[in-house]
Amino acid sequence: MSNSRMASRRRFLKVGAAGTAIVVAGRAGFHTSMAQPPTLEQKDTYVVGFAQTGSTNPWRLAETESMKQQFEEELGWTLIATDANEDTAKQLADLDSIIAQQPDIIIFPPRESQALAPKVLEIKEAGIPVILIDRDVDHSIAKPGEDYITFIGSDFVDQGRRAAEWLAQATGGTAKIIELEGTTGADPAIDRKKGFDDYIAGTFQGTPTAEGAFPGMEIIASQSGNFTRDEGRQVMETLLQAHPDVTAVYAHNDEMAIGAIAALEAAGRVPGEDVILVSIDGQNNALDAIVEGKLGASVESSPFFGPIAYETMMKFVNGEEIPEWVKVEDRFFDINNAAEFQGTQF
Ligand code: GYE
Repeated sequence: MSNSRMASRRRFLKVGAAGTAIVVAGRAGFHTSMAQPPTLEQKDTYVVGFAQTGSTNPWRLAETESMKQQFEEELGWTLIATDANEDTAKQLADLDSIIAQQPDIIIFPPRESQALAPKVLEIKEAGIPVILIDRDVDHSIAKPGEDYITFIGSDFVDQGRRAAEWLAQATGGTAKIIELEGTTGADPAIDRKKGFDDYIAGTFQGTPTAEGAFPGMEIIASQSGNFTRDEGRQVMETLLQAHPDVTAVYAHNDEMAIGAIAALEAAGRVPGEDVILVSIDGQNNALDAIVEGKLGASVESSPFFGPIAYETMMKFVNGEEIPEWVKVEDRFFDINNAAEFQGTQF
C-alpha cells in the first residue's frame, strides 16, 4: 500500500471510530458519483503543494521561482515544494509526502503523462483538489474537470508544427533531420513530436496527403535527450557518427539544441550554416544563439505559471466556470526579433 493510501486510510479510521458505517457509505458514494474535483472553501490563506520534476535547466528553475514568487512572496501563503531530481518514482513519493501534509490544493507538473495519472486520482480520493501546470496527464486515466480542476499550459502539438513550418521554409523543403526528443513519456515530448512529424508527413490534424507535405524532408533519426543539455550533446555526438549527412536538427527544447550545437562544433560542423537548428522554450541563451546565427528559431513555451495558477485557483474557489484546458499563448523567436527580447526571458 502506498503512503498516500495509508494516509487516507488512517484518516478514514480516525473518523471511523466515531461513526464507521456513515463514513463507509460516504466513501462508497464518493467513488461512484463524484464526477467533480473536491471543492475548496474561501479562506484568507492557503497551503499549496508543489511537486517540481527537477531543477536541471533554466526553464525548471524559472517555473519554481514563479511559483515561490506568487504564493510565498506575493501572497505570504505556505508552499510545500519538492524536487524530484528528474526521477518519476521520486515525484510519486514526493506527492505522497505532500498528500500526508494535507495541503488545501496541489499544483504540479506531472513528469510523465501515464505514470502520474493514477496519482492524480489518489489525490482526488484524499479530498485535495489538483491543478496541473506545464505538463498534462493521460486523459484516458484522469480527466480535467472531473478528476482535477484543469490543465494550464501550452499547445505542444502546435509548438511542434510551428517548428516544422519554420524549418520547411528555412531549408526550402529539403533536409535530413535529427530529432532530439524530450523526456520519454512526458506530454510535451509526445505532442511536440506529433506536431512536427505530422506536419512534415502531411498528416497534420488528420488531413493526410498521398506523398506527404514535404517529401524532401526526412527524419533520419529521433532519440530522447531527456530535455537536458548534456544528454542532448551526448545523443547528438553519437547520432552524428551514424548520420554525418544530417542537415537539420529539431530539438524539443532549447537546452538540447544548445547541447547539439556544442556537439556539432566539436565535430567541425558549422551550426546555422551546414546544419540548421530549431527548438522550443525561448530561453535567454537560445535568444543569444539566434543572434549569433547558431540557432535558427525557438518557439516560446512559458515557464511563468505562478500568476495564472493563482488566478485559476481563485476562480475555482469562487465557483466560476473553468475550462478543461487553460491555454497559454506562445510567441516565436527568430532572427527578426530575437535581439529585441535578449535578456528578458529566463
Ligand atoms: O520545454 C522543458 C522542460 O514541460 C513544457 O519541460 C515543459 C518542458 C520544457 O524541462 O525545457
